[in-house]
This record gives sequence, structure tokens and C-alpha cells, in this order.
Amino acid sequence: MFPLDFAWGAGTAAYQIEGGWQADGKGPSIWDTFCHEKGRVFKEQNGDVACNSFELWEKDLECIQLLGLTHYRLSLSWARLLPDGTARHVNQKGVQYYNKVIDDLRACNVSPMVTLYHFDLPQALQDQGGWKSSAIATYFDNYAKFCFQTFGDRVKLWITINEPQVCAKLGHEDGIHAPGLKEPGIAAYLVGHNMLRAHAMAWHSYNSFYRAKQKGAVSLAINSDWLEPLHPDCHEDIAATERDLVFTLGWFAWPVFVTGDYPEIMRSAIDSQSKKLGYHGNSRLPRFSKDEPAILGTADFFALNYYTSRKVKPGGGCGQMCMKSDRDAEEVLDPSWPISGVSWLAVVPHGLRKLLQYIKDTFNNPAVYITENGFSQIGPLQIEDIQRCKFYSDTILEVAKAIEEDGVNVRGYFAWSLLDNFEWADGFSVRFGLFHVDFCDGKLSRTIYRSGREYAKIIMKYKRETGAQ
Ligand code: GBH
Repeated sequence: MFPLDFAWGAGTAAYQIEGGWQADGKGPSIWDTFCHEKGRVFKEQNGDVACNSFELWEKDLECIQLLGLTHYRLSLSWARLLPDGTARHVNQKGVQYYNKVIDDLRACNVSPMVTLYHFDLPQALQDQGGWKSSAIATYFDNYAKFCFQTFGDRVKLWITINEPQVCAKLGHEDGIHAPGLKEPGIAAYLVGHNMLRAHAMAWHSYNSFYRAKQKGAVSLAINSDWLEPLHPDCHEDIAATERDLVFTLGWFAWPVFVTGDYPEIMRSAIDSQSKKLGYHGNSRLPRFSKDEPAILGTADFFALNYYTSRKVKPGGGCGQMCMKSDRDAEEVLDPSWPISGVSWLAVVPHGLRKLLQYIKDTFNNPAVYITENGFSQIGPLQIEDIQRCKFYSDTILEVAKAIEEDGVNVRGYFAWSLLDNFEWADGFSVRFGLFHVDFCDGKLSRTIYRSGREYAKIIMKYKRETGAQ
């Protein structure tokens, strides 16, 4: 049984749904720039229009109500609110848009969970070095304070940064996300570091200036696959799994929840690779300064994005300086796991239960929100998406077991995503929505998938059993 006040949600992100990339005074973000360059995204698609939620928000609200969600997770476009990234100039049209979204949600008895940063840095700040620059933490903190001040009377659940690991690695090591940098083995650690500093500063600002009055909670959303040794009895595989977990989950969760610093295994792996490759100088993994706000304790709950699982063995290095070599862990799929529409998403619902248990044991039994979990389709449209129905019912059953049998303090579950949307480098070819969006019909009509109807039933059953509204 899910506890009273359990959050039943679905999520979206500004760049993936809003469109209106230049509407009403919005400044450009790194995703605008990235998509407008040749060869970056599937078929050169972009989020200029996407689901046009900037104009069609009320259609989204209808979808939210049809599902019966208690919570909706959205992200704010930094450059829509502060076009050059700084509070020197506030775009009131942007403020009005989000005020309306938040007020409409509340009028329908749906609580907003708001992400401040979901991959879309204002281009003006990228031009000053972006996440690689130390100054970004203060810019982010100012933006966060502006949002707490402006929306915090009505928003009680905040995510500062979504998936810092993905921004750092895909954006600055692999170059397949904006800003498209390929600086292997160095930039990602620097970016991750500045994201942790930025997150911590924003949490401290909330704690000092807003918490007493607004009484909300702030965290950062950490993505992790569940990882287990390829051969459960093989010591090398066990050690590789531990390293891999530390380089994904531990990189951000360890500093925030356990010690205020990176896991020792991570630093020693990086430093020993540096030595091996003859790289001299400071550790490529930066150190936190004692003069800055502490990182430890800067999360009021654990926000987890879970999609899939992997088996792990040593290896996978690139022979040069890169994160893969540092990590020395190769991930493989278990042939028994079905694959969804995209190759990386093997369907492993029980991996979520195991990961939740691991989080409970490792991070001192925190309150957990599953802030993303979902299933993708490609190829011909199937409104009767039977596979995705099974994915959701199996996964939600695993969450129930984690709560009832393992005693994990899970407080909410957010399906990804409310709508089919702009799936980053995959453009519109990959569909995660509970609602289909027709990107060809000019009206961007939203149509509920069978999985949307099934999710609505699960929520309705919960409401009936608990008497929740
Ligand atoms: C989430 O990340 C994002 O927060 C969300 O915006 C997105 O829509 C959703 O996933 C669905 O993808 O292409 O083989 O290099 C989930 C973590 C990390 C999973 C990057 C996919 C790419 C693997 N993602 N990973 S690959």
C-alpha cells in the first residue's frame, strides 16, 4: 500500500516541450544554439516549437487532469526568465507564463515540483565559460534565489539541477549534448564540481532566506542505473561494479549525503590513471574549498531518476585520458532483459527495487522521490502501447515492494514523460509520453496512450483506497 500523501506525478522539461524559443523576450539557451548547428541532432530537428507548451499549456493541463496526477514536475527555462542569465534584466512575460502554469496547477489541486535547471543554460553564460567556469555557481545561486522569491510561495518541491552527471559527461566529455564539448577526462569533472557548488549554494540560500516562511524542500535529481557484477562471485567484477556505482550515483550523492567530498575510490581511480598516463599537475577531480558553503547535507530528500540496469565487469577504457579509462568498468546487458524503443533502455523493473534498497542502506534512509522513470517507443505509432503498460505496472509493483517489504521511504513516483517531446539528440524519433503528440498535424494534438489510461487507473485506485483527493 502506498502511504498517504504519496505523490503521483509525471514530468517534463522546458526545452523538450515549450517551444517559443524566441517568444516574448526569451533569450537563447545552449540547446537553441546546439540544435541550430549542423549534424548535432537526429535529422537536424530542434525544440524551436516542440509541443508548443508555451502557447498550449492549457492542453497540457487537460492531460494532467485526465491522468488524475497529484503532482506535476516541470522545469523553468532560465533564459525565458532571465534572458542573459543574470537578474539584471527580468523578462516579465516569462514570469507571467510560469505564474499561470503554477496557479492553474494549484487551482486543479495538483502540486508543482519545479526543476530550476534541466540542461538549458542561457547562451550568454555559456559565452562566459558556462559550467566550466567557477563563476557559474554564483550566477546559478542568484537565479535560484530569484525563483524562490518569485514562485516559492506556491512551489514546495524544488530540484536545483537535473542529472548533473548527464550534463557533465554528455555535454563536455562525449559532446553529444549541448554545449557539445569533447574534452575527455577533464571538463566533465570540472563541470560536475561546479554543479555541486551551484546546487549547494542554492540550497543554503533556500535554507537561510526562504525555508522558514515557504516551508518547502530542495534537492538535486541524480540519475543512476542499477548495476551488479556480471559474475556475482568474481572479485574483479564486484570491484568494477563498486567503481561504476561511485562514478554515477556516488559522484553526486556521496558529497551531498555522506561526507561532503567525493568518494575516495573515485579520486584514487582518477589519480592513478593520471599517473599511468603521465599527466602531472593537480588531481583532475577538483577539491572543495573550506571557504565555500558546505556540500554535505544540502538535500532535503533523495531525487532519483531511474531507467535501466547493467551488468558490470572491468574494462571499457579508451586507452587515453577519458572517464571510461578512469572508471575501468564495462557495462553489458543481460540477454534476458527486453529492450524498449531505444538501445540503452533495457526493461528491468526489479533493478529499481534493488537500487532503492541500496540508497536506503548507503545514504541513511532518506525520503526518496522517484523523479523520473519511463519507457520509450520508436517506429510506427502504437496508441495501444501494451509493452509500456506492462513496464509501468511492473515498475510500480516493485516500488510498492520497496515500500512494504524493504521499508524504503519512497514519497512519490513521477512517470517520464507527460508528453511525447523533443528527446535531445534523438529529436522526435523517440517517444516517452503518456500522451502522443502529433508533430505533423500543425495543431500538435495530444492523444492519450493506453499506458496513460492504465496509469490513471493506478492513481484512481490509490485515491479510492486512501481517500486522497
Ligand atoms: C533523462 O535522462 C532526462 O532527464 C530526460 O530529459 C530525458 O527525456 C529522459 O532521460 C529520456 O531519455 O545515447 O547511449 O549515450 C536519463 C539518463 C542518460 C539515459 C544518457 C540515456 C544516453 C545513452 N540518460 N543516456 S547513449
